[in-house]
Amino acid sequence: MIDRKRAVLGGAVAAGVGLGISELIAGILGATQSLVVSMGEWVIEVSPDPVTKWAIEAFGVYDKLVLVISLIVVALAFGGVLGLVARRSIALAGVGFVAFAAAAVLAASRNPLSSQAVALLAGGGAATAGILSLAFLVRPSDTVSQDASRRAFLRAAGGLAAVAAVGGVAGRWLVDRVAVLTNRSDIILPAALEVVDTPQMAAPTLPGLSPLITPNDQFYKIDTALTVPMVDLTTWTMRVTGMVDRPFELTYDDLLELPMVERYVTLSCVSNRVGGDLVGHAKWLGVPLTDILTRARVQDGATQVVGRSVDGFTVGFPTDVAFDGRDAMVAVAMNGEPLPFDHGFPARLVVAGLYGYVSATKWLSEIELTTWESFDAYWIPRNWSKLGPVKTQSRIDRPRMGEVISSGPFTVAGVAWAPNTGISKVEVSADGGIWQECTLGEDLGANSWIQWWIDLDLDAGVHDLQVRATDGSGYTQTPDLAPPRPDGATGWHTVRVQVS
Ligand SMILES: Nc1nc2c(c(=O)[nH]1)N[C@H]1C(S)=C(S)[C@@H](COP(=O)(O)O)O[C@H]1N2
Ligand SMILES: [Mo]
Repeated sequence: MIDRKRAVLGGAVAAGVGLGISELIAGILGATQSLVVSMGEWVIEVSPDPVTKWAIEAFGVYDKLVLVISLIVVALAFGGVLGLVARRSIALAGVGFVAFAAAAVLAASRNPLSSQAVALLAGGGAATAGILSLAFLVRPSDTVSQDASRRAFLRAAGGLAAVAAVGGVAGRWLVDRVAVLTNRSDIILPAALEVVDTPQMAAPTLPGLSPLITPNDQFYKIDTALTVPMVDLTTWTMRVTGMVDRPFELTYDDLLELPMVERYVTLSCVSNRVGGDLVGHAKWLGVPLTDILTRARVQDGATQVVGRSVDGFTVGFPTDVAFDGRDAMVAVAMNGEPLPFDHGFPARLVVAGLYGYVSATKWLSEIELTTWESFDAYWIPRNWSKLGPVKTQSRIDRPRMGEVISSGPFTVAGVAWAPNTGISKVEVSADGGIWQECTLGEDLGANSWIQWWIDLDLDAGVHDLQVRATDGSGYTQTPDLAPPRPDGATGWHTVRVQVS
């Protein structure tokens, strides 16, 4: 028979394996809550009021964490006791494990949000893993040497403890992820006070032409995040801080209660090359940035608005820009859907007319007012311009560079954008010839890109097609080629085609 110390340790490790496995099963099966947390909630419910009050006072915001840790400690201690029991009867110890797991399953099944089947599987798996581990650890040693048997026990116990820890952490991570996914899909978006028109014109059916509104799953994605932040709505807040008289903090529910507007805004990346695809056009729903800033009472001299993300990324733009009448908002939805995780769930900044790197903080956690001189946002020390107004641009979507087309009529088409002024004219030229004016598609507003097209009759051979746009201020795109760094590319998009 193994000694008492080993039995206690073995029992505790076996209980740990059970807990770890239950978390892992819950996570893999997509549970939104773990058995341990369900038990914790049950304990809170059955505890007399003075006890819960005392716990909240004593541990503050950590009360739940303390409870969960206490439960784990209790479970491990119970495992230790069962280890002692196992010296006499492994079957009796097994009953103990099953009883503990059954209590957890019962606790979980009282929660309407958790699935009974998942709880049962997690509990059953936990009991099985716990009993097997215990049987393995307290089995009579087959070596003669005391030392060798102790080393073997410690190796086995250590290995199993590691399994428990890894399983528990992985399961915990999965459970949190599932909860975040569920929370997002349960969101009911508020109605906008001001809605935008839905497109009226039938879009021309020209293969290759970008749609007037970019679907979320086709929208370009640029960020510095190694893994997309999965923000938990139950703990997320957005703070307004710095040089304001009335700093405040909003939960997600608070944010959704504020008056919302809908806006079409073209978002583009400063890294977009001429003709590149780091640009998209979506319908955003959000709270006007001016509402947020006015509520916080921006102080004189607060010349910069900084948008900070949960992952530490920052943008910065002049406070004047926020108040110059352009569309700028804390957006919560994109094309009628809560922001996708990739595009900044639960909230992001959208500022018409500024490149994303100075304005469009995804996974927004803080808006800080400061001075222009005292802070440089993420990309500024990396040799990108501190001011990032979007340049007027146009792009040929069809034909594609190098495409082979047959001679005769062909409809050349693409998009053009000039935030804050809109596009007044798009022209195309073949082989440096005269500029021919294109037909413009539906105009959804100054911050929307516009589709354009023109029928050309091309004869056999190699042709260079070029496009240039004139914006609402009368400015026509310069032919001068500039690279994206430091403040955005310029030049006419040129597409070489082979006509046969
Ligand atoms: N948190 C965070 N927000 C960010 C970025 C980032 O790296 N991290 N990149 C910015 C840049 S450079 C651009 S162009 C836009 C892109 O937004 P999208 O991925 O939704 O298209 O997000 C901006 N917001
Ligand atoms: Mo960007």
